[in-house]
Amino acid sequence: MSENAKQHAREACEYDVIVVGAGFGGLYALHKLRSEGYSVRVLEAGEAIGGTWYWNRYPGARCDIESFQYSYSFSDEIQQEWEWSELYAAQPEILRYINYVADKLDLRRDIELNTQVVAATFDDIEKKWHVVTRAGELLVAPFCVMASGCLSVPLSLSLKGLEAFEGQVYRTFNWPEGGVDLAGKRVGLIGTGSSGIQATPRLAEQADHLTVFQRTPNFSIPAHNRKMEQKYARDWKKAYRERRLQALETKSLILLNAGLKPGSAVTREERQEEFEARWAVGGFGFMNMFTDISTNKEVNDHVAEFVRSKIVEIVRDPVTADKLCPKDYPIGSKRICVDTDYFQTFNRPNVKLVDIQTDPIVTVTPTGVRTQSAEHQFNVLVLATGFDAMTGAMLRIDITGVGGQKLKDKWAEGPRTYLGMAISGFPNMFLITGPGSPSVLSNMVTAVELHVDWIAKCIAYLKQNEYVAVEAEHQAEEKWVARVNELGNGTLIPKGKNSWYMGANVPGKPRVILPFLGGAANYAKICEEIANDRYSGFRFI
Ligand code: FAD
Ligand code: N01
Repeated sequence: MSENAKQHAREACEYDVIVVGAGFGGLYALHKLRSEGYSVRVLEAGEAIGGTWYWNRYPGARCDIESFQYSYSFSDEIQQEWEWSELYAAQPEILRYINYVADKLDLRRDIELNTQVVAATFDDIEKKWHVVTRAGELLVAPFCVMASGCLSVPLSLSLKGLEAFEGQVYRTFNWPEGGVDLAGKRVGLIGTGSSGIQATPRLAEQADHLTVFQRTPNFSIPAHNRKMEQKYARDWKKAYRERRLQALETKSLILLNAGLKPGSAVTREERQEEFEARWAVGGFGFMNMFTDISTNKEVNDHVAEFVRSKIVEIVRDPVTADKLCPKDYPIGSKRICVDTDYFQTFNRPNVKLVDIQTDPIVTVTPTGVRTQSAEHQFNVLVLATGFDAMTGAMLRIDITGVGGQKLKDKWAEGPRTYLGMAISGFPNMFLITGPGSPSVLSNMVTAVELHVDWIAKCIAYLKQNEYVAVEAEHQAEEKWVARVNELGNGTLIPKGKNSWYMGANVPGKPRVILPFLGGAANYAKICEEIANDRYSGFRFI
């Protein structure tokens, strides 16, 4: 496209591609598609770029995949230039990294901040998407890339009495920029998922007193985070290319030294040795030590028993330790957590655990929280209550496809996609890490790159063959949804308690398996084969 044509497109609010969201996904989509000569406009609801890492600024927020892996792989220059200061970078550092990438690639000029997309309608005659923002601006483009995030819509918790609370209420999802001074404060934290588990030790250090309200105890593995060692960094940078390629061959797109044997093939003593060795290393490698942890109940029970034994070993008060032990769901069926001193924090004299399964919250009062058995006084309440995951951001936009079909109607019983990237009846709309893809079970930065690269190739194919639109075929989508369900049902995931993998954390949300459980490497191969097979399952117009 010539400079003149690009200028014209901008004035008329017409682009080749509209991208929704400026997190890892939207930013890479902008870079990739712009490099291929398309005019691209990114629309971002937030005041700044970064997505997850702009919003989630709570104390303790950091990635749980090593930073050398949880980062873009598409540019070796970026890989070599950026210096990570810790094994698992904290949120401010990840946000700095994202901003550095945006500056280096001159991305900002094509991003509109403070711009929430509220509607998108496909004009079947023009074959273009009409995208409307909250301010009423209309943008038109043949292609729409939805990089709106899997964990970008916080759950709105309806907690009785919350509006009457006279202290401050903060959400981990949009913790104030610049932080909160908790010195001398009595803090109550609701939620013990990854966010709550990361925040607990930091809140306990800063506050006068912390009470953690736990509904479901979680399995958590120590991160053993540390300052980056120079030799470790040098080794990574030297071997980056081959390590990235190796990671692409794994089921989670992460190099974790995954075990090749099933736990069922070794004795309990051998397993125990492996558990200890993996616990000492920490991180997600623990869940990848055997191939059958997510499918074999006996092996899964043994791993869970080991983690419980560690909790009991760490937490000095036996009653608190017992409450912290997850007992009634398989390990890994709720998203596993990775922590720094979470269980240790309950040994501090200023920290208390309240099990709201046995002592439910009755109401928030002006001065705290009343449970069935006690009054708890607080100055500050922190909500770490999770997200409307994988479908929330898409369904908050009024999306209308061919023949006036609404996405919210199509997805009323659960999301239906082809490859987690396309939706039948919604041509030229692509999802980044959508439901039906393995995204959230993998290194999401790499998952995002795989999707963007695939989408760019698909659009190039369409252009080369002088088509104007591409759409997932209904049959192909049906088969894909059936495959996602079948794979999921072969695992222990459906047994998870209130797991967002199943939509079960959101009242009223259909209970269906959201991610593809066949492994990310297999999935990437399927996507590649489909592309090589002239996009089988897609219809070009
Ligand atoms: P996001 O980063 O969520 O960005 C989506 C953007 O779209 C947001 O900025 C949002 O404001 C915007 N948006 C949404 N709807 C609209 C709309 N209608 N109009 C305009 N803009 C809109 N994954 C890992 O693999 N490893 C980790 O260690 C890890 N840590 C995490 C820690 C936290 C606290 C959370 C919440 C998630 C974590 N994740 C992790 C998952 C993380 O979401 C992804 O890794 C990744 O950052 C997602 O990038 P994204 O661009 O797809 O989505
Ligand atoms: O959310 P969650 P999250 N009353 O849904 C509780 C990624 N992430 O923000 O389990 C009382 O896991 C709820 O209880 P229960 C990662 O993918 C990664 O923590 O439903 N409690 C649960 O304890 C993660 O999985 C990192 O019984 C209520 C908690 O709130 C995903 O984001 C860090 C409640 C919500 O936990 C989401 O994590 C952070 C109610 N009404 C996030 N409603 C890393 O470490 C909910 N809860 C990289």
